[in-house]
Amino acid sequence: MKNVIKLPVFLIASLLFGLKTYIVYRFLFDLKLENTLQEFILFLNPFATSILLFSIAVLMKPQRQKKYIKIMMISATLLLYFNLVYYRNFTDFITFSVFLQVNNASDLGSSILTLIKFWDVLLFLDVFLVFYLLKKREDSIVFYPLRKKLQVVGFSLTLLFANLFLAEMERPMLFLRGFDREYLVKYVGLFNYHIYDAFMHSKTRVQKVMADESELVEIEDYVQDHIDYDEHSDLEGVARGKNIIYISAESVQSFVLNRTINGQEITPFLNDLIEESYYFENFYHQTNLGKTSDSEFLIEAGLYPLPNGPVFMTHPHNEYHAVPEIIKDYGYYSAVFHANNKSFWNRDVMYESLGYDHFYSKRYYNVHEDNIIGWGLNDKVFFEQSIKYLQSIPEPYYVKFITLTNHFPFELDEKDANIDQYDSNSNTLNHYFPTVRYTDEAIQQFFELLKQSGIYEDSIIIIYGDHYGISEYHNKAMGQFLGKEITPYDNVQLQRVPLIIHIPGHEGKKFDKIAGQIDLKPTMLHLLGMEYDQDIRFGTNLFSEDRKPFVALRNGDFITDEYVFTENICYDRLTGAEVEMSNCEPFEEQVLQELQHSDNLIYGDLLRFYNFDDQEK
Ligand code: GP9
Ligand code: MN
Repeated sequence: MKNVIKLPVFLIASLLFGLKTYIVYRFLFDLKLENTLQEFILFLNPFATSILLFSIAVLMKPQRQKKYIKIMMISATLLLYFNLVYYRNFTDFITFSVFLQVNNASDLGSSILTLIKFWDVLLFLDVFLVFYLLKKREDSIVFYPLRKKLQVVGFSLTLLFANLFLAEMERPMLFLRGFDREYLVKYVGLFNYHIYDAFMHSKTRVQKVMADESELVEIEDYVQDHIDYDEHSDLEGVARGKNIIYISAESVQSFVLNRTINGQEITPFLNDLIEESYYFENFYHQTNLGKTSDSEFLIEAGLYPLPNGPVFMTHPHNEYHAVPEIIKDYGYYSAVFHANNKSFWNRDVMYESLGYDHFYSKRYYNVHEDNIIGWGLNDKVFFEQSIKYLQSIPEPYYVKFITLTNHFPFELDEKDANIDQYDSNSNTLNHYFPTVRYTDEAIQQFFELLKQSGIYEDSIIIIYGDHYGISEYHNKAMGQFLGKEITPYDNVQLQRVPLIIHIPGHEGKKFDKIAGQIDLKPTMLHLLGMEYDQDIRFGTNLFSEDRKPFVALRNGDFITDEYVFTENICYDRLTGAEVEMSNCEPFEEQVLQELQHSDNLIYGDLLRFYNFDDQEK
């Protein structure tokens, strides 16, 4: 013990503060640890950060050193403690915008006293100890020669990089995608998370401040010239006053529909349902890094997701004029049902911007070991437990159910699997089919529940696939399954996901026209009879004859009535044969221009300048 006390104070402070942080992460926050590597990273990251934080002291003059260690000890402890108090109330971490009061959610109000525990005082013990040592010990500070200084700082930087490397290895694209604040804290620690969050926040702020109203004019002109079509159809207003129920079918791609494995249908329910629904067989997902959240954004905001990060994470405070917000004026109540952490994809914050009234997240569900499959609550129980909430909300409503079971890596116990796995060199593809079937069965059961509870007749149910489940990495196995070699053309065609619009009482109709997730906003408003003379949007109503002539994917690939463009090659859409580039060229520039306009709208938060009230009919 004596030897420990003899260590330089910056090192004692590093170790004590690192240990304290670890204890808070491990026992006071509820961070899910799924494997030993995650356990290890969680142990490493508090020390990596703490050692770097305090070892900087060795670069300073003696008096400065003392002051620096004291200030760091107090401020880092307070930061940790404020997060703990906040976490006890919100099960989330403080964000920079909460800190700046951008969001009212920061108001802990009168509950603050209930969040402070007597024994919290223990979290300050190390601060007192370090202060004591700095005061009492003659040799509490160090004077290292330059070489040793560099060694100390070099060592701490190495630790930090090792931490970042392991984090990125365990969760690829952690910094690009952000995922969830919990992930960031778990993998790189609270302090690095705050630096990351502050950086992202400042970047968006600067872009927003630089933007001005005039940028909107060019975009308005573009929309008027290229997107405003005559959008009338027989179905206009058919959904007026009815409940709208969206089902986001996790990772379900179109290629599974009407196909079999060992003679067994993969999606028997959806196959039957499309016979009695409006079904779009050439409907493409347009998502990017934000996966499910990007699909939600496309469908509700009617804009493209961003090229370099999930817009739910990067621009949650923008003005969007999304569907839930629009229909509020028409007396609709809106809610999302999804049994995952509310902060995943920053949904709790973003849903407010989209205008949602309520989010039934994981805490509304009874989730335990026996009803979890893969990522969380299994889809069947998810729907079962949701029905009571659905029955309790005011009608008419606009709701979205986000399924989860068919999520990579598609794990399913044998007892839950009702069709065979596939047999190929890709376990991912092999496992995919039974989980797709599981979601198909869950949706079937949900339809039964809707019928039993009398909701079905007054509702319109829209099922869509959020994004691909099987990436190009599995092309060899995919080729085996589809019985053909996968070309770049097929890669694009594999981005098709189901879109089923089920209106009870309507006969089924199959559409082969090209369609994208971005078209759902105008389509939904059309069905609801809430059209606009003018709106800033990049999709067109799927039921009108007169439509925008292309579907743009986020990477600049596009599909037209006749062609598919990818990897600088133009293909015939129906045959997949390569054709002259001159066929695709007329669209190329417009696609890029449209994506750019959408990005600029988001970066500059330009919709805050648009007066939507004047545009409504
Ligand atoms: C997580 C769920 C799945 O809440 O939406 O997310 P994904 O990885 O598909 O974007
Ligand atoms: Mn998804």
